[in-house]
Amino acid sequence: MKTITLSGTLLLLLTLVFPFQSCTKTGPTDLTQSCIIPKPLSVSADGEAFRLTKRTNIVAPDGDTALVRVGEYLAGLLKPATGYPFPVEKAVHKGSIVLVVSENDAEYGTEGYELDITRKQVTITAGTPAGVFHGIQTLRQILPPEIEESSVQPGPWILPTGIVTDKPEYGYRGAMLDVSRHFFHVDEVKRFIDLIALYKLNFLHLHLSDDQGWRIEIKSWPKLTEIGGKTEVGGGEGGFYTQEQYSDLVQYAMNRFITIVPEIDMPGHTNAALASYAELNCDGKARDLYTGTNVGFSTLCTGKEIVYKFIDDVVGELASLTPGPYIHIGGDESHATPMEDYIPFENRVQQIVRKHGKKVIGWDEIANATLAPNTTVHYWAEKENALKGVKQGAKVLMSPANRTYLDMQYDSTTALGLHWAGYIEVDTAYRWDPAHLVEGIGRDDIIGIEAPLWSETITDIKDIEYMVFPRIIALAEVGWTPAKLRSWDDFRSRLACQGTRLTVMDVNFYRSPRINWSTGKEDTGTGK
Ligand code: IFG
Repeated sequence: MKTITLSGTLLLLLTLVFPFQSCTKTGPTDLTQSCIIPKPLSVSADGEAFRLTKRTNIVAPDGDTALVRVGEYLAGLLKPATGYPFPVEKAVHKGSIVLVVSENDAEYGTEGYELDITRKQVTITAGTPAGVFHGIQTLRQILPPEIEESSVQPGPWILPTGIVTDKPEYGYRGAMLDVSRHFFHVDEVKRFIDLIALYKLNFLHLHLSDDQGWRIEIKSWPKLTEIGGKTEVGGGEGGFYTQEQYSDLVQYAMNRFITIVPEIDMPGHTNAALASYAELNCDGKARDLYTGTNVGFSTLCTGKEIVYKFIDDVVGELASLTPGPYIHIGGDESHATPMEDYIPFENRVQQIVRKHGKKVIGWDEIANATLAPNTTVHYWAEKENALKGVKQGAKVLMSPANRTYLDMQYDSTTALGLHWAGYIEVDTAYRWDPAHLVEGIGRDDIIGIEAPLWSETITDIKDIEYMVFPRIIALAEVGWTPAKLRSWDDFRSRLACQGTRLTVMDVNFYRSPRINWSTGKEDTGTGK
């Protein structure tokens, strides 16, 4: 990271001249000491300060609707703790926060930004509104953690001056929520979306169907939710998203520049569908609903035409509800499907998804089939499968279970989770490079990383927060920041001061003993 540190004399002088600049209650004056995660490409400081006041406005210069919406989002972040109005306007004045999308800024790509903080103005410049949104998350993290409070705080609200330039290493930085084993309500999913947006993740994969539950309304096959949505692991009431609720989640995520990837897992992991419609079973008998946690016992009847009509109907309705480019077809642990049936099934299902205008992602077992163009192999357990995919020219989405599976226990004392892939502490989640993990899978083969949370043992948002935070923060940096700029010692100190922010946001995060978590709210957010 390129840094310009201030000489002692100059800093002393500034402290005398600008008494409120001191690094005490007013926050840091050295931008390079802010604990931004993911770590930006470069941060330079010039030791002065910008102050939010009740006169601060947010400027979308030409009133571009997408930028106005991003401006309103920023205003919504800043208003509660400051009590200031933060109007979103066109007129720039001293003290404005200016949002600029300039198409010719190819240097920032589709998600990068430049955040320029001077004494008189803050400017976020990007090539797209998504880049501006990511600049806003950085701006948010430079402000004291108290900015996350939902009631008015004394402040002051100081931003140290300098320039951040930034863009991500990988274009796919995702999380997965298994809403099938245990169902999570719309508000819980929205909370999750809010939290992962803070760390610039941009994909949310929803595991919508499995043996224990079918969670998305399909109008042409209503019993999938009427029957298949009725329960969950442990026998609870389960639930499902109506198409209206799913669309609400899609829009909520999109407003935070997060793309939903829906998964219909098949031909295995299908007991909920097999319990809902007898005709999907080879023996024509509907299965009982299942509330246990075994895997690999179910299969659609791959030899029956009605199964492909079912898939065509389901994929068609889902595709029409999903603006994102991907539909995930699962394909994992199909132990009840003979490989000679599995391969033609996967070949045919890929064509159905492509017919509906979407690209396919499938767990790495699908690499045993013939991969259609633009099908992505989702590496989770068998690197041999992922390598088969690379050999077919497919790209890989990296979710190595022993680094990214958030349902793995932190250690043997963790009350929630499993440990079949090993224990995953924060450093285990951080100290790896996707492009050098598996020989034969290089940087150009990888579209990005994703952190799945399977929910066999997870029942509500507080469980989710405990297993996801802080490991998702580590993985967010693995996906955003080039490996050559990352180091565990540097990360762990920045993560430490995120602890105050997470506490203020009431996130039920795991206080890993590997991190010297800052305590209380006196923390200046410097990460020292
Ligand atoms: N593997 C299964 C998941 C879940 C997981 C729990 C995949 C692709 C073990 N499949 O991960 O359904 O049961 O850790």
